[in-house]
Amino acid sequence: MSVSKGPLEIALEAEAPIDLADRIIDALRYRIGKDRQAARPHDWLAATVLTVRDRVIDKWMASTRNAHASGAKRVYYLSLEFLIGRLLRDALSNLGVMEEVRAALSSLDVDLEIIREIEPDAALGNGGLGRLAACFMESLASLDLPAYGYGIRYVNGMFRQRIDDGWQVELPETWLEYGNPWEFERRESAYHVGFGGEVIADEAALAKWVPGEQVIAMAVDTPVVGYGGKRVNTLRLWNAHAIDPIRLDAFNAGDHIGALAGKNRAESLTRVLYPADSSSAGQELRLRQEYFFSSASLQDILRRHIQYFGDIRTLPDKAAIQLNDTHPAVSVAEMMRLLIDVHNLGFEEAWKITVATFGYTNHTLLPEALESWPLALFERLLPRHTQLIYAINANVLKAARKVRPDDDAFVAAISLIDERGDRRVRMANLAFAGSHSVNGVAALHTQLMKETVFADLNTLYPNRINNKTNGITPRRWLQQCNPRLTSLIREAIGDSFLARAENLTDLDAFASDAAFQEKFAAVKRHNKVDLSEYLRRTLGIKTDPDAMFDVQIKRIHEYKRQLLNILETVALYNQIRLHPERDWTPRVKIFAGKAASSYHRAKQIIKLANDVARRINADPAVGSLLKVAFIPNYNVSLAELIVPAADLSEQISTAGLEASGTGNMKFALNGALTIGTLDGANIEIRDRVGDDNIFIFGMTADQVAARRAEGYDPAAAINASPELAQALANIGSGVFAPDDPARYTDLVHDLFHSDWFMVAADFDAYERTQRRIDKVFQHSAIWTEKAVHNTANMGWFSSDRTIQQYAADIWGMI
Ligand code: 26V
Repeated sequence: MSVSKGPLEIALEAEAPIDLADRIIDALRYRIGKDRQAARPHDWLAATVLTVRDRVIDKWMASTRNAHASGAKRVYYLSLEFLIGRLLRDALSNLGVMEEVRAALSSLDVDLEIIREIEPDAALGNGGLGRLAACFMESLASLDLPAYGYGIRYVNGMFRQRIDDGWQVELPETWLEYGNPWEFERRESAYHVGFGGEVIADEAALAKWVPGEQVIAMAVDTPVVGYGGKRVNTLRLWNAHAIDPIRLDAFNAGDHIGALAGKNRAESLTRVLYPADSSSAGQELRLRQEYFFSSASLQDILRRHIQYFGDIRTLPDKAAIQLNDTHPAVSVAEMMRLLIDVHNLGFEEAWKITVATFGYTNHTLLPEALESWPLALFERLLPRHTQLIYAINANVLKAARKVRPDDDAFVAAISLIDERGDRRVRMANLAFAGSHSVNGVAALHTQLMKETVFADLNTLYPNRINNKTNGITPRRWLQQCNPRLTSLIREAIGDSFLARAENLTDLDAFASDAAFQEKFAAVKRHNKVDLSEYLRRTLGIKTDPDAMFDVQIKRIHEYKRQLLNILETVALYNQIRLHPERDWTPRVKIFAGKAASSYHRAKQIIKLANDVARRINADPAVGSLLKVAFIPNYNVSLAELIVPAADLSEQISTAGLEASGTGNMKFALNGALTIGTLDGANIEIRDRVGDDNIFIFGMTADQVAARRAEGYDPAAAINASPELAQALANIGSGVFAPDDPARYTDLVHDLFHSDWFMVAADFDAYERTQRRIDKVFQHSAIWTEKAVHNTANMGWFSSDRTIQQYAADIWGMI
């Protein structure tokens, strides 16, 4: 397999800008219905997208035809989230037509940058899991692997976050407000998806499911352009429709609302993306979404297989289906139903095909995120699947008893049904039993999977668990978001690194070259000026681009320990006021991230960050030595602005809890140094960039576990740390909340009395490391040398490498 084609080799017929401009004008006139005078910026965006899209279509069709003609195996990535962000820059860049389109627009007096900025973010995901799916789709196309992503076309994706008086306010995301010129509705690709009803036996005594309710899943396709424009794959998102859009009898009888109830009920299936929190776990609509998209996707996959290959028995040779976490795990039961009830296979044969086809990726060990459904709910919604799960479970339990005949706890832990309390279906166990491969997303995470949540399943199926450390696409996360750094690297080592990121190691030779360091530092400064300007414009916060930009951007969650960072900020603030004469390194602390709507503590942490920011930014005693900014509405586009401007990347989760992290990779690739715990992929980042080029602190996962086991006493840890105690006293007594001094009483109380995430235990080590970092930052040549080593050694974290490993080890494709 080769991905060596660079943009210069792209076989796209270049058009004169004037022709391209004509085409854009044509699109504006004939597809949008406006002329130049009437066109608004959104019309120009749509006309440009439609014109670019035309160029994609031939390649798209050719990609499908080739896969068909060669009988190639296809990979299907099933994910409830695809956090793809904006698509225009990605498509222009991967097609190699950025400058051509810029020139054409410019000849029409339209600024590409302006229309690019108004493209809405496709925010169809919560965070890392969704963004990973988007990076994987890009890498699959870039590596010329035939692939389909399957998911849901949420009308309202991730909520828009506004900060009102420091508090998070959630507003609906209306990304489809102006339509979506990237997508193609495929009205012919529609499937019925059933819910409820009953299972009866037909004349041949075969089970037959008669659903009580049915909806239509209709495909909406978005092209995914690979690097160099060689292959275009499909992201197929499902839209729910009612079978009867209106009940005319009810309507004619005057019941206008009741007439539309069925339509509303069906369409509500694809209305909202659930936030990643425990309160949404267990909600019926969420299970309906999971089944809806699993069923539609599998029907589509089996239909395609039969159409091309004729024989359902060859499915595992021609299709690999990857389950992105347990969200699509009901697919295992749906596959069994389709093979047995529709394709008339026997149970054993169907099971062999199922296991050979599926792979399952786990993305978190947090107990509250491990999905399970009340058996009663499951049975009411999916009676046939419940029967099949019982049948699968009977076999699994038999196998478990054979391995450990007298170990009831072992058998109970493996069971697909949790028999404690209300009986529940365990989706992770179902996914595990139904897949030939179960992977974690970083080495430590995979190790912990084997030792903790999946220890028993790992004993029963000893070779199933494997590791596939996450990656990020260097096209979006270097070439597109950081064009300045990309040009500099290109000047130094050529542009092969965009297709072969491991070639970035050639940069190591420049790390101690003073002239190169200067240019590298100038790029960083330039990017910081851009971010600084954004902070001034949007938040009215003035920042010095020569200060250290210290950044923590990610979902707000206690395990990610934004609180540790805020506490250190307060401690630093106290120290600066106490010792103004010291040689402080000016810092800008930058936070961004969304809290799940029902996660009270996470929202309180956002408010605290904002309260602390307000006080510190207004205090002349610290002036420009310390500034704090909480940037609202974190999303992919904001990350593309912030990541290239960061000096320091905060990756400070309680060890053992961050499965991998991918933000950590984006920052290091763009020349930020990491302060981090030995958690997730931080460990592997350290292994590659070298101990001297990363700041590691705090307890290891083993130490965290041991400390917990011996009985951790947070109050003792706090009392042993005067700076932490002082910071907590300030926060607890309302120094940062004069309008409501009791606002953080409970937060501080919980730290003293439980501190599950061990903020206090790691505080001193974190604080000391920050002060060491201050010193290093003052030696800009040393700092930059380390930064270059980071960029040079992050190539391994390309999602191309990750996808190649999936393709070779799990999917049997290369
Ligand atoms: C859980 C739930 C539970 C209830 C309903 C909605 C919902 C949605 C998502 C989740 C799980 C989120 C898991 C996740 O995002 N994990 C992240 O995956 C990244 C990619 O592998 C990884 O880098 C992060 O460390 C990990 O936190």
